[in-house]
Amino acid sequence: MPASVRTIVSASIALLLAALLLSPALADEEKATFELTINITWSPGTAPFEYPKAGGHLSRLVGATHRNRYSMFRDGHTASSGLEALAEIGRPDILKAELLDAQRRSRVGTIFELPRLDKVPGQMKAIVSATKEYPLLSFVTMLAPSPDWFTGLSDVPLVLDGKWTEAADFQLLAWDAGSDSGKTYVAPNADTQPRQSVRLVSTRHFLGRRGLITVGSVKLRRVK
Ligand SMILES: [Ca+2]
Repeated sequence: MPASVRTIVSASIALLLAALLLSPALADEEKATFELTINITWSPGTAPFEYPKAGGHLSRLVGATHRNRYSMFRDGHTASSGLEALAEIGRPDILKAELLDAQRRSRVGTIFELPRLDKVPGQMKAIVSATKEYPLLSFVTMLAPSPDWFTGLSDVPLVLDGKWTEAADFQLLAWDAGSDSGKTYVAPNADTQPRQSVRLVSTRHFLGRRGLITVGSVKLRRVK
């Protein structure tokens, strides 16, 4: 073999050895753990219009880390069957099945779930492990009772410019899944066919004099 090729081969072997020696550190950098603190402020004080007399609660929360080829919800897009069931009746199993299917197709990384929040205002907390292969985070939970209103975040970047996000804060708004035509919190079921697009709830329930009423906030913190 010519000397130049030999040089390249031995240089490649040296690089490979270096990579192998460095791999534990690199592997660590590929993983991170985040704490998600979800503070729900939705209450008669913040959103008085027709606020449900029996009080509000949030359904089980379903979330995931994912690539951009998966979307939990997006403004102007149609809700999946899983999002529809979660937003209308707080049922998480169809959305979880969709996530497991997307996980099999390498679009979703970690799937997580939290118990329902029986009383609002209140707090929900999740610990989520992530890898750089799945750099986005989304979650949803139903605002209950309601026709098909939910809150959550979609496509939160866990990685920016190749580096893990250390801390970020977000506001939570009320979204309409576009799958039920009920106009009040306790309206009877009125299936919307075909489904309309996902959009912010802009009725008086969540639109005040100073604009859209937030239902809470989220603190994302990298803990590992
Ligand atoms: Ca429906």
